[in-house]
Amino acid sequence: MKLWISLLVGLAIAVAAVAVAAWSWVNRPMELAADAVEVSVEPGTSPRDVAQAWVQAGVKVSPRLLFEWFRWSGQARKIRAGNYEIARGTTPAGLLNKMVRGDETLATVRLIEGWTFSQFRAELARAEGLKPNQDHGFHIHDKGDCSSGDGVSAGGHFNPAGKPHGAHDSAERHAGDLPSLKADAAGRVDVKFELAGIAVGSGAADVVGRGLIVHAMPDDFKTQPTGNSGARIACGVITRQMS
Ligand SMILES: [Cu+2]
Ligand SMILES: [Zn+2]
Repeated sequence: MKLWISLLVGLAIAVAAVAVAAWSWVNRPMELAADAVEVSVEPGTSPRDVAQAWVQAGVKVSPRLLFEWFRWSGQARKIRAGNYEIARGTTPAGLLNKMVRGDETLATVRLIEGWTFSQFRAELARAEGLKPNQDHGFHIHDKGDCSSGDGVSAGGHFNPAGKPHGAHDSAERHAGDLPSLKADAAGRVDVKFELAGIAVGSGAADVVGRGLIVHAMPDDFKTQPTGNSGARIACGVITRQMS
């Protein structure tokens, strides 16, 4: 009898120890080989291969452990195809959450600034997954917060001058009103443009740290204050990269 009890207690302690170890592992930042690691999950990829892909891309964890976490979480089958990017500090829990939410990296935007900090040149490259041959509303939004998963947490259009919504080349416009993105037949976009009314790195018109949103529908440049461009299908945060 005594032996049974101590055996059971021993077993319970062992189970608890494993649970605690697993919990702390999924919530501990993973070591990355670079500042950002990117993986493209193709439709139909098995959770095991997804785990393998992250490790190959530079996430320094055991692919087996990562896969077991996907499986154990019960969400392995909810992982969505797409391009994902993680930065240092991402935990296994955060990584899985990103792929289940479909929080994709749709765009890379580079801001190249002049000495005056007054000109803006955005380069949107490699944006896939847009509706082919369609215009998509594109704006800088007030908050650099994509946490809600549907882009709503990024707030309204960036509007430091208190103007109405309008086309990017008109005088009456939000500073954050950008030209619509015209997707090609493959749903890709590659666009460059210049924009007045914003600044990089200082002042009220500073766009660093603000949100960048791609919408499902075209912007009519008339409806106030949104342009009526529908759901927010991609959300990013503008960051400044010194080179
Ligand atoms: Cu918008
Ligand atoms: Zn606007």
